[in-house]
Parts: sequence; C-alpha cells; structure tokens
Amino acid sequence: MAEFNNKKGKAELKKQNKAAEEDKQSAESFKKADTSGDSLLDVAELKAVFSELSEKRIKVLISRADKDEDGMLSVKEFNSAKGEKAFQNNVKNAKQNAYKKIFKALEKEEGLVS
Ligand SMILES: [Ca+2]
Repeated sequence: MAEFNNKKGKAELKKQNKAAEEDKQSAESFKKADTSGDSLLDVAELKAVFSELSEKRIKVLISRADKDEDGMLSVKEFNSAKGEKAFQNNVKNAKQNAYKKIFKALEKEEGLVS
C-alpha cells in the first residue's frame, strides 16, 4: 500500500504545483496590467487590457471582486476572484491567461455573457 500512498502523494503535489503556477501567472498578469505600479488596478488599467469591454462592464466586474469597495482591485482581491465558483468551472477549459480567466468568470457570474 506504500506505493499507492506514494502515488497519491505525487498527485497531490502535482495539484499543489499547478495551483502555485496559476497563482504565479495571476500575479504576473496583475503586474503587467498595473501600469502605474501602485499595486492597484483601476478602471483605466483594466480598460487597457480589456479594450473589448465597455467601461460600464469593467466597473461591474471590479465591484464584483472589490471587497473593500475602493473601486480598485488589489492583488489580494484579484486573486480571491479565483475562488469564485464560476471561475473554477471555467478554469479547466480556458486557454487564455489567468487574468482573462478571472474576468471571464466574473462576467459569466454577472450574466453579462452567455
Ligand atoms: Ca479594492
């Protein structure tokens, strides 16, 4: 049974590595979008990344993840969006970077896209 446990342990480790990798991707995406370098994403910075979205939609997405309601997303708020159920449902098939995954999930949850 030791072998079985070892296999299980390996799978668990792989899972953890994957989660860590996704966190890293997410943090890198955040940094890239944060052009002012203040560690907060405002509407303008998000608009630069999601040029296809209207400002109104972006504001809705921010408010969805904006826990302290300052109108901007901190790294923590940004990452916590990954815990959203819709995000977890989406993440398996999404081919885009972590940043887009998060916002696509939030959009879906808001019913802005079908
Ligand atoms: Ca905030």
